[in-house]
Amino acid sequence: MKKRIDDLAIFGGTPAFVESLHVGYPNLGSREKLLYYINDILDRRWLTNQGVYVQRFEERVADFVGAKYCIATCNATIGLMIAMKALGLMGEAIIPAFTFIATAHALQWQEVTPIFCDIDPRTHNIDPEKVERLITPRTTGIIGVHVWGRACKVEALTQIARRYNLKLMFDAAHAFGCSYQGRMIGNFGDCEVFSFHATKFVNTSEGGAIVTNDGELARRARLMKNFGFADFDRVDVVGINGKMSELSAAIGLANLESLKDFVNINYRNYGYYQKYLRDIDGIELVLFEDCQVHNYQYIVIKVDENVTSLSRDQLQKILWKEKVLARRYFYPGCHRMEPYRTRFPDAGVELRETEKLAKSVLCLPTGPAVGEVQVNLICQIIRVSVENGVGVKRRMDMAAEGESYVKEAAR
Ligand code: T4K
Repeated sequence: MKKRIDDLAIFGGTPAFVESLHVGYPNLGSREKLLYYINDILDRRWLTNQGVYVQRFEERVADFVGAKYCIATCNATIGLMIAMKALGLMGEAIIPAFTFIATAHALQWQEVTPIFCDIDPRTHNIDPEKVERLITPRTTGIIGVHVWGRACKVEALTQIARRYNLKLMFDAAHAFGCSYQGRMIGNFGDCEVFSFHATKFVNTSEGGAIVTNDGELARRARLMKNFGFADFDRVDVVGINGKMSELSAAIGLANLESLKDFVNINYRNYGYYQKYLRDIDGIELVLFEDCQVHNYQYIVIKVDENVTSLSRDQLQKILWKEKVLARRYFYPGCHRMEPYRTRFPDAGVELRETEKLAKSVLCLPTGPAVGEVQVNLICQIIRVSVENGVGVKRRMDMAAEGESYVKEAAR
């Protein structure tokens, strides 16, 4: 139990947990199924290059989201790169600054300049109203990111893309198993890219997929993920090795069979967080629309420092001492990471909402390693810290001053 300031590990109390609680602890489906698949793969002696497991995985993903084509890749970053190239993006493409760095790097890797757009603070997603002013004669595409699995304003972005004759794709790394206006994500824009990284609620250990309803785009992407080979000895386009392995596909297939269980666990935990975070002034849980389908894989809180007195970073420090490894996704924003920081040193001026959000959000652990007991304890830590915010901050500030004094004296 964490009831008083002195119970907090940062002030000498016993840490709430013995083992670290991660935000991205991988989900694993039936071990028997997986081992059966692995044995079968070993018996077949077919380990990669679009084997039967990858084909099956692609079919399952396409069926699940109701899209015509799925091209499995070795990870979402390479999936994004292939999709961008297959779409013919050049010059500049507009993306939100509030995203994982892979969205920006996938463009920059092929010398397409990412132009960072601010977000809508209500949705945490790219703000269509701000997209239009960033369009220049060099712009060839817009890439929305469905942050936390909450869909972008797809219609508004589609209209802008049509009006300016731009390609539109979505980084749907967080959004497998989520819907927008009743339709599964995977069906919007020219294409969408999912991540099946170990930390995603359905994982293939490393993996991704490009999903589209455009047959010609699918054909190009498929060529590109296999070095451009159209046949033995025949290369039609510049390609890369973006193939998913059979072992990854097997993990993915076993996990897909448990998808409903994973969502139920995440949804249950989301409910516990709603219950135990209720009425903590200055802490807002990011909510998901009841009318849409969600994977609930991210539990995100926003810390309003004006109310809590404690900064988000101080709260993170408190949680880490308790072995709750909360993460500051996507601090400090892509525009503040290299090479973009050097290239656009003043980008922050136009990215006010991104900067504010990047300083205030914290992702908390969920998934099968977490249940009501753990959520209750995590929320107790947050409650004790925030409800005693002024005192906790004072003690932390004094300790920090003491540390820097000792360091200074030791020089
Ligand atoms: N676009 C967006 C919007 C994305 O968020 C991402 C990736 C991508 C594109 C690119 O997708 P991929 O190319 O990765 O398929 C993690 C993930 O590595 C990354 O996939 C994810 N987004 C990002 C949001 O989070 P890190 O650097 O924070 O991961 P890491 O290794 O610290 O893992 C998070 C936590 O999970 C750790 O506390 C430890 C725990 N963990 C991790 C692994 C790998 C485990 O318990 N077991 C494990 O096997 O980026």
